[in-house]
Amino acid sequence: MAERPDIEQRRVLTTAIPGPKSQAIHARRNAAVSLGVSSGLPAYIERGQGAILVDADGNQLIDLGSGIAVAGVGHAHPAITNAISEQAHDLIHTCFMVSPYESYVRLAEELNERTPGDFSKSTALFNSGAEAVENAIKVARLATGKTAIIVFDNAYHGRTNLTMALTAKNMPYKDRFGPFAPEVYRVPMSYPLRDSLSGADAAKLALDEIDVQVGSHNVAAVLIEPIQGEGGFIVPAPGFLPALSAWTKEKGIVFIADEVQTGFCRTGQWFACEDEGIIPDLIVTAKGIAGGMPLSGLTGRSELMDAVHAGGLGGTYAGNPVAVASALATIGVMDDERLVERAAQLGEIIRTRLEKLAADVDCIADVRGRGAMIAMELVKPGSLTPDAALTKTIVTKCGEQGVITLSCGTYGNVIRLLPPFIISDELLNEGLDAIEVALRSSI
Ligand code: PLZ
Repeated sequence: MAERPDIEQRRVLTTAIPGPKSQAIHARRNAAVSLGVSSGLPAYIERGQGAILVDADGNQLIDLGSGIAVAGVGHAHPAITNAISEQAHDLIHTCFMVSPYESYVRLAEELNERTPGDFSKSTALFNSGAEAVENAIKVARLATGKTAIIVFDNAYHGRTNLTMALTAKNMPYKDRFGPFAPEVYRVPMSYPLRDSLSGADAAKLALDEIDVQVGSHNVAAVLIEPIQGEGGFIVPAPGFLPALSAWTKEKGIVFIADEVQTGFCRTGQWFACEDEGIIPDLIVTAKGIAGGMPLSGLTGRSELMDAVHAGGLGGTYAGNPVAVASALATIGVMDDERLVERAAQLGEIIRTRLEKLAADVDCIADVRGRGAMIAMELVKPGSLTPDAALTKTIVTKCGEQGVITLSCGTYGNVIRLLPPFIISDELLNEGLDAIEVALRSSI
């Protein structure tokens, strides 16, 4: 393989973004790719290293999205690239259900060890976040013999049929794709900016609704993102998660944490649950777990995971050797480079800057999140009315300036930052400068 020159960790604008080459590819794309698949910024990427992506026109973009919280260790980290290529030389695929291999077992051991809870755990591997969430529901239903699943306002759990039912937002995820899976019940989420409730009061509201509308004895599982991702980086008020967790324990209900977006150092801890000492019965991981390879995991109490009959869990590619090698290398990099601490530091830098900006403008209603997962919620001045148009304008302007940011939120009015943990302070600050310029020039 030809030696590739390192990509300098700086932003470079060689053309307008998208440049002519990207525009030409985009025209082909519009003819060849389903219009149902969309992309935020039509700059077509050829290479990535660290926190920089290089597009077809040679523009170097600062990546503050990590491919939606995936590339925490940065793009093309040599440890990950080597692990992938070495594994590809040895073995690409057998299907673990046909001919097993040791690395799957090792990754299961790592997940059992690193996830919260020091009871006996077992793991099963899958390909995507949605697939692992579906399997968590299968395990919870089988192990409890009950069917009802509790989810929350603003939740996002995926795009498959069951996970569409679990996901809250209609557009673009669910619209006209129904009918959806039954026995899914949605209750209010603690959303301090908008409900002004303490964690305990918000939990009481949700639990009362479950009692009245579902009946706790019918509930197999409560499924929750400890910090909601797509729904708007909503951090529940302190005490909300502990109250839910205590209630599930009391009632014999399975508590499932969806840490697909929050897991693997993202929030400045290995898992966001650790923040309030939450110990889920089942924990779902994906995204950051494998440095960019498609892989997900379901880890939890052995008595739940092992209740399933042999052959009840699996999939052709689930726990693919190359993805597993990448995950093991990713975990190694996270340890070696102390990326838990680094994610927390990035959070301090981002929060300080955004809070300063929020104090100076009247369109930022809230700055929230933890670690390298921070967002600002944009509103019409003097109100809590969501401003999705402003959000879109800022994200577009940032893209044109070579800074990739993402929006989210049930009302599309949240700008979220999910930088790779290895980004330098300097590059991060340059990205934050661009966001500030884009925001100030749009109000
Ligand atoms: N659970 C908490 O954040 C994926 C969705 C992107 P998959 N979030 C990004 C999009 O628009 O499709 C996600 C998540 C949480 C589950 C999932 C689903 O993970 O790997 O996309 O299936």
